[in-house]
Amino acid sequence: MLKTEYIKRVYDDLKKKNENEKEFLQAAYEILESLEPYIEKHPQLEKNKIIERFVEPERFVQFRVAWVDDKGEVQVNRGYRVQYNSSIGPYKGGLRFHPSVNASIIKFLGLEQVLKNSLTSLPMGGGKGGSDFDPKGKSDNEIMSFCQAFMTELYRHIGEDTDVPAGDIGVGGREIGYLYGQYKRIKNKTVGVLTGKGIPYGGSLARTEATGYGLCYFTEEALKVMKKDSFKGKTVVVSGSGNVAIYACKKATELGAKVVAMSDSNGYIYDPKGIKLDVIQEIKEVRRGRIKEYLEQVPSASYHEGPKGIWQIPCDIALPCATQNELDLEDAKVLVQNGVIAVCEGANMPSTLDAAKYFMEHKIVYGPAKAANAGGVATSGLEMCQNSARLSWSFEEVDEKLKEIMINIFHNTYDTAVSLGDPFDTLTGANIAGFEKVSKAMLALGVY
Ligand code: NDP
Ligand code: 2IT
Repeated sequence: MLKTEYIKRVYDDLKKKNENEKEFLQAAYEILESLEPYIEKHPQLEKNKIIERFVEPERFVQFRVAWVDDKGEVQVNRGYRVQYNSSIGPYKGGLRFHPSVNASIIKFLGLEQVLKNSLTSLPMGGGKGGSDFDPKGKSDNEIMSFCQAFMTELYRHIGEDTDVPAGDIGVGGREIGYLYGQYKRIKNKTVGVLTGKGIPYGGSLARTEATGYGLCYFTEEALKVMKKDSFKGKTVVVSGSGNVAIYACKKATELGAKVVAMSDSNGYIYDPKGIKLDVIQEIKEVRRGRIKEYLEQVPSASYHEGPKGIWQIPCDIALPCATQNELDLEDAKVLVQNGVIAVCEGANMPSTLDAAKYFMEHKIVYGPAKAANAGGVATSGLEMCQNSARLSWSFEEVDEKLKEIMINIFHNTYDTAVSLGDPFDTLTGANIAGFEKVSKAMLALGVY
């Protein structure tokens, strides 16, 4: 519940202006509610209308993407880029290609990204983009045609010191390669305008692994500080089987846990002996297949239709790494009843707000997305550093920096929660810790 008149007024106005944007309003509400104690203590924020400005993107671009499929037919998609906040650095954030993408989803992701990027402690503003293009079932040639058409418009809005996109759902190394190729062709420039690039043409080692690894570094530190515990000997459930899920599974296993389930949008597999990640990687990274094909290699595992049932599996640690709102209050209750001790978010806004609150009230270690999954964008920031300096660091160097950043993010989040009187309220901790720097920069930069 919103308590202060100021924030109620800002949220009501936001609702009026964006009434059909469910995900955007959900993310904004969650952030505004938790910022209230900070805003009350800093009256200059209201006086300077900082919150009104903070929720309003600096720029929102929507564009047509027309391309030709393998049958020679013209296809038309919609492209987006939101440049949300540049007060602490160039806009930075991924591109999502998925049929569900709309203005609401792009704006929710953009707003979250502003605070996430601030938490990394690197100088990056927040942005996000994407398209309702569905990569599933498309040939390599069609993916390239689409990416080239998308960049043919996007290039005029981005730049290495202006706005630096990367990947997200449906956008991995292959897509970044085609996007960057087109940018280079148009601009005749080799610069760090995209991150998540391939190693031969300016990418950073460990960027592929970074979000999943970072999630586990954050979780390990949180378990140590909040529960005097670790991944060792724990049973873990990871939803999704994309980039974030795969490397979360790998690191959790390296840290001594057993991952027993993973999913895709069709269903989930349960392998009580421990997921064989090489089988998942072959299906998902090489063949771009479906998770049920796991049973062809591991017949002792089981497959269940529908992704939601994955939260019924008893586990010590849950890592939602698929998509927004994939874990609701009912799922949260089942997880807690089954004895979960930590729920840390690899995906963006995977838990509904009531689910997140349920975890925190029950003193579960809860890692909110903008803190727990910030390792991806943090390593993108490291890729930008390497590109500007025209050099490249070793895997170990990048991984070491990533670990340090994630441990810092945890402590920044946790210390803020502790200072407000509830160590388990990491959601408030992360939002306030991220917002502090952004609001100070906005105040210093004058009205814009
Ligand atoms: P990928 O495209 O690599 O993988 C997405 C995975 O999630 C796929 O397994 C997909 O299954 C699954 N999925 C999508 N929708 C659903 C659903 N409704 N139920 C169950 N599974 C679903 O994307 P990423 O791994 O990159 O992204 C996953 C999440 O992590 C997203 O929320 C993203 O915003 C977030 N994130 C990503 C970062 C990155 O660096 N890539 C950084 C920080 C956060 P299917 O193949 O069936 O669609
Ligand atoms: O949600 C995210 O943080 C990402 N998809 C990664 C963004 C980036 O710029 O690396």
